[in-house]
Order: sequence, then structure tokens, then C-alpha cells
Amino acid sequence: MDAMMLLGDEALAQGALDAGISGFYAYPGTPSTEIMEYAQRVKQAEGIHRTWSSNEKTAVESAIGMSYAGKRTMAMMKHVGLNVAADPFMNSAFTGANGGLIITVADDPSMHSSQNEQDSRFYGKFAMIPVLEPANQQECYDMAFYGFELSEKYHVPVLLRLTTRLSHSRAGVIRRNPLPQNALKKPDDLFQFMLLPAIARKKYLHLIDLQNDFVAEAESSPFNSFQLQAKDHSRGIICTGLAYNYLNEVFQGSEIPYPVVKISQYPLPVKQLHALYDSCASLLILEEGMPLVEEQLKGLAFQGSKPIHGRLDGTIPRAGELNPNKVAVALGLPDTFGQEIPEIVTGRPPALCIGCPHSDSYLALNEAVKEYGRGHVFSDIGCYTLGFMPPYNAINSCVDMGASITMAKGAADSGLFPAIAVIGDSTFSHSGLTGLLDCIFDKSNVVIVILDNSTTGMTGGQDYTAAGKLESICEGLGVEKEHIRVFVPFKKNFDEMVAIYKEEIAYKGVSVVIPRRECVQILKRKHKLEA
Ligand SMILES: Cc1ncc(C[n+]2csc(CCOP(=O)(O)OP(=O)(O)O)c2C)c(N)n1
Ligand code: SF4
Repeated sequence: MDAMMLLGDEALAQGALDAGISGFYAYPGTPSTEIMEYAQRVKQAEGIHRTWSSNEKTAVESAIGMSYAGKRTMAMMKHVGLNVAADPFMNSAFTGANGGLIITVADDPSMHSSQNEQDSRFYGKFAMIPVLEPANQQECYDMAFYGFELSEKYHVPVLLRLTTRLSHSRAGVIRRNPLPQNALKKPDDLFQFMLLPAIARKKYLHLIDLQNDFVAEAESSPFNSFQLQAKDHSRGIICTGLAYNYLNEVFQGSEIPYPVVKISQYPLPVKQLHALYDSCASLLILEEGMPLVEEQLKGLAFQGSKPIHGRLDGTIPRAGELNPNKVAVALGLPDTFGQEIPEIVTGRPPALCIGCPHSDSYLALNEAVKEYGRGHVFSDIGCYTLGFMPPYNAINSCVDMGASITMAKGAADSGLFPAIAVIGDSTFSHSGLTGLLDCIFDKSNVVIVILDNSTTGMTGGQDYTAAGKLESICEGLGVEKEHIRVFVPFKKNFDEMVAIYKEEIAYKGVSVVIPRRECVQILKRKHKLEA
């Protein structure tokens, strides 16, 4: 077959489609969003489940359900999404899989578009399941096949970890002949997904028993490579995932003088790592993210006196993305850093689009809370987080999805008045509902502003599950109808908006204010399609 030029995300989606997947489940989040967007776009995926879930937890649970039914399936998310899905994720290691189950997590080292930096490989180790970490787009494609096979062979979920540069860069990918979907087939053991303590205890022992098999799989994996013979044994290099590409880029196709172990499948291939350690005077560990391999090698299994260099001793900077430049410096080679950015290039901090509805909502909110001073508005994650920046300076927190409502509640519980939460419509359907229920249960004195721009703006305009139902959801949860207030955020409505905010601040109870106007980018896209 001809090569296709695909992003890492797209290559994985195409691989999953060709490997006979029956359903994708995801909530958007950079850099993972394009996996679902590709599945939604291509004709081959017609008839396959590929709509967005309410959040990452519901996505993983739905995927576990599809695996129960014997089908191949994948849940996709960004790294912080795995925190949201941690409960079903960890428990899925105990239930295991029936149809092939891949949980794909795209990490964002250097926090290009994230509120923290974390390394999902630790979750894989924590859950004691196999982890795959592709080094290039072809491996993204091939690992979809391999991941489903591995999952079905051992009846375990497989964690597939991507990082930003691989997710978002393009390369040629050679496809294989597509496989048919699995037939519907319930688990042979109908206790398999039943985690009552007496059953779960046995499952834990079974999972522990599997660990040696997982190590053996890593030691013979087609995705791990072991170049143990080399000219110079003063240093052995261990690369994980994409770091292998960076190493090759530094040597520009010429022979790497040191022994190299490439790891793209975990748990660690212990046998070959021991061989590398024994034959080299020191080790350099190149990994994208946190020092997972380095910490393990410095642990019990490798207690020798040889130096092990990496992120822990500062040979590689402790935080931030890896790149060929950092690899070169770690190897004592000339710094390949490019040119300084000329002064004429001015930095452009991110800003709300011109005409963004959030802008008018914030200007009116600022006016309404002016008399109380700053420090009363808890926000959340989305385009509207840019309300932190001038000229708005409107919000005071951004922690995790849904935290605006519950932080406002906690502050109101402590006596802070007013306590206002600002949350986007997609974020509200992701994880705002339960926080609102807490407020209603406690009759908290909060004003919750749900910014309804009809889309998930920040990640490029995806659908979300509560669309068109915000008032009925709030009313159904127990917010009094007269305290669910809707307005259209336009400059011309400024006085009306300020008055509504003020009335609801004055009300001693739970109020919901919904500024409703479509995201201008979505509107533009619609006009373009109509033209
Ligand atoms: C747990 C988690 N999942 C996904 C994301 C990525 N993300 C950040 S904000 C956001 C939603 C933004 O949509 P919305 O709340 O409607 O606000 P808008 O951007 O449209 O203003 C998403 C998906 C994240 N930061 N955390
Ligand atoms: S994409 Fe939409 S919601 Fe985001 S800043 Fe632009 S107009 Fe506002």
C-alpha cells in the first residue's frame, strides 16, 4: 500500500481502524484530540462508535464495556484526563479485558497547552499493565495492531503513551491489510468484571503472576531494540519512545559509537538492561517526561557503583520537553541550539478572539463585583481562562476541570462573599454537574456562571454532551427556576447583564447565570461551509 502522511495521532487512529476497532471513546484535550477527529472524519470509520464522551472517566468506562462485549476499543485523552479516569483505569487492570482494550494517553511535556506536566508511564507501572510508547508515526500505526493483540493475549488493558511532538508531527505511514471487527462475545468467565473483594483479591494475585510474562514480552518486543555491540563502552545509552529519534537526529545517520537500548514497551526489558549495565562504564538515560527508567535503574536491581546520568543528576534538565539539542549537550557534543529570536519578533501572549462572547461576559461581571474588590471569582479551564489576562483581570483560579464550582463552594462555606464560579459549557458537562449538586445539597451561597458558547472552544470546537440542555439540567438538579438566568453577552446588553449578575449575587442561595452566544470561530466556520 502507498504511504499516508499522518500525524502521530492520526496514524494511531488509522491503525486502530485497520486493526478492527469497534469504538473510540474520548474527551478532547491537547495533544490527543486529533485521534477522535480523524476517526470522525474518515469514511472507513462509518458505523463505528466515535462520538465524544462527557469526560475521560465515562470514556474509559464505556471502552471497558465495549471490551466486555468482546470488541476492540480505545479510550483517548490528554494526560490530566487520566487523573479523571484513574478509578476505572486502575480497576480495569483487575477486571482485565475481553476484546482488545487500549487506553491512549497523550502527555504534554513542557505544558504547551496544559496546567501541569506529568508522565503517564507511571500510571501504567502503578496499574501493573503493559505500556507502549511509540518512537515514530509508523510505530503509532503498528502499535494499534500489536496493542490489541497483547491485550487479548493476556486479557489486560494496554496503556499507549504519546507525547506532544509525536502526536502533532507528520510522517509517512505504510498500512497493512485491514482486519474485520471482532464478533460480539461476552466474557467466558462472567465473574471477570465483578470486582467484589473476594474476586478482586484473586485478580490481584493473577495480575502479579502476569508480571514476569509482561517483562518477557518487553524483552522480545519488536518495538524494543538492543544494539549492545559498539565501539565505545564508556557509556551505554537508554532511550525511551521519541527520545530514540532525537538520539538519531544528533548523529544524523552516522553510526552511534555507544551501545543503545531503545525502549518502547514496558515493563522494563530487564535482561538486556543488565547486559548493557554490565558492559558499559556508565549509563545515559534519555526519556521524554519524568525519570521513570532512571529511578528504576538507580533502585535495587542496579545497585552497582557505576554512574547513571539523566534527569535526576541534571545531565538532562529535570523539567520540560526533551529535544536533540539537550541530547547533544548530554553527550558532550556541540550545542546545536539554533539562533536567538531577533528582537523585532514580539511575543504574542494568547488572548480571547476579537468578538468572543466571553469578553462581554467578563466586562459585565467585573462591573458587578467591583464593589467587593478582586479575589471573588473562581474559574476553570477553557478559552475563558484568558479572562485572567489584562484587560479583564477577571478571575482568580484555574486548577482542574470542574474546580471552579467546588472551590467557590468551599470559599462560600468559609464565609467569603460573593463566591462566584465561572465555567465553560463543555467543562460544566465534563465535571461541573456533581459540584453543582454539592452546592444545591448544602444550599451554598454561590453564583455559578456557565459560559455557553455552544462548543468546546479551547480544543478547536468539538461537541459536548450537555449542549442545548443547560437550563433543564440545572433545574433538574435542583436550582430554582427563577435563579437560572440567561442573557446574550453583547456590549449593547451591558446594563442588563450587570443587573442580572448583581441580583443573583444578592440572592442567598445557588444561582446559575448563563451568558449564551456562539463562539465566533464556530460561527465563521459555519458561514464558510454555507458559502
Ligand atoms: C481533565 C482534562 N481534560 C481535558 C482538558 C482539555 N481542555 C481544557 S479546557 C477544555 C474545555 C473547554 O471548553 P469549554 O468549557 O466549553 O470552554 P471554551 O473553551 O469553549 O470557552 C478542554 C477539553 C483538560 N485541561 N483537562
Ligand atoms: S475560540 Fe471561540 S470561545 Fe475561544 S476565544 Fe475564540 S471566540 Fe472565544
